[in-house]
Amino acid sequence: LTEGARADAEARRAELSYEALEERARAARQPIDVAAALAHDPGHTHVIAEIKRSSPSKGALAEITDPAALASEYAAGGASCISVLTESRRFGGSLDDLRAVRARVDVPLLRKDFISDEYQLLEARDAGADMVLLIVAVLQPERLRELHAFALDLGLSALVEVHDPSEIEHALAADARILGVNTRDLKTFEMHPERFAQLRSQIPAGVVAVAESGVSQLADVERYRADGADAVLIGEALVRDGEPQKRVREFGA
Ligand code: IGP
Repeated sequence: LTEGARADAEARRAELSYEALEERARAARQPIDVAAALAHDPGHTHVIAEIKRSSPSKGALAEITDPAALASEYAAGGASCISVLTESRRFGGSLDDLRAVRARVDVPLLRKDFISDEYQLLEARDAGADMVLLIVAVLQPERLRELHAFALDLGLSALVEVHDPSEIEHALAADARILGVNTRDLKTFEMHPERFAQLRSQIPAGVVAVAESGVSQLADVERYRADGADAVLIGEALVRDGEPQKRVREFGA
């Protein structure tokens, strides 16, 4: 997945040079500080609502012809952040989806992709993202540090995704301020919701703790919440729901 995403970015780079993109990106609107937007709120679970057409584990999830319309529903339901998959090969997303969503809503946006190169960070800011995903499992520790620092230099926030204790150490060494525990195993796609609680104590106070994946009903949100999640990232359950606005409101209450 990382290789595919990198190849796609290389193809775009042949159209628009790094230098030209950097100039455009730095002139783009100033991103929102997402760590502040997701900070622990005793009366509320922050919902990061995802726009996700398909996934490697489940194939097609929903036909989303108008991602901006879905994003407006999420925003009206009180989503604290909207995640837009921009990976095209397995998730059916694109940077155009991100741009379309940006044009419609003011809530913070996450560029959800397999990022391994500075060019992709420039693309994120240029397309209107406030935050990018950095997956510890697919980056060398030094690369993670460099990309994290460059994201912050661009004014972007970073959701740093981890699966186990050693990945949390790498994330914190890179100065991560927003940590996402993905409870879906990257290789087997199996769900392990108990992993959030197991890893939570390793996340220091002041670092935002996000529980990612596997929410299908309110009880799942309540469980992550009881386990110490400041925010939950939800994809499938929301794109499949006929009333996404209502569902986001319910999950965040
Ligand atoms: C959402 P779910 O089970 O609610 O659809 O999961 C989100 O956590 C998942 O899409 C995700 C993901 C990722 C996708 C988490 N980490 C990394 C692509 C890349």
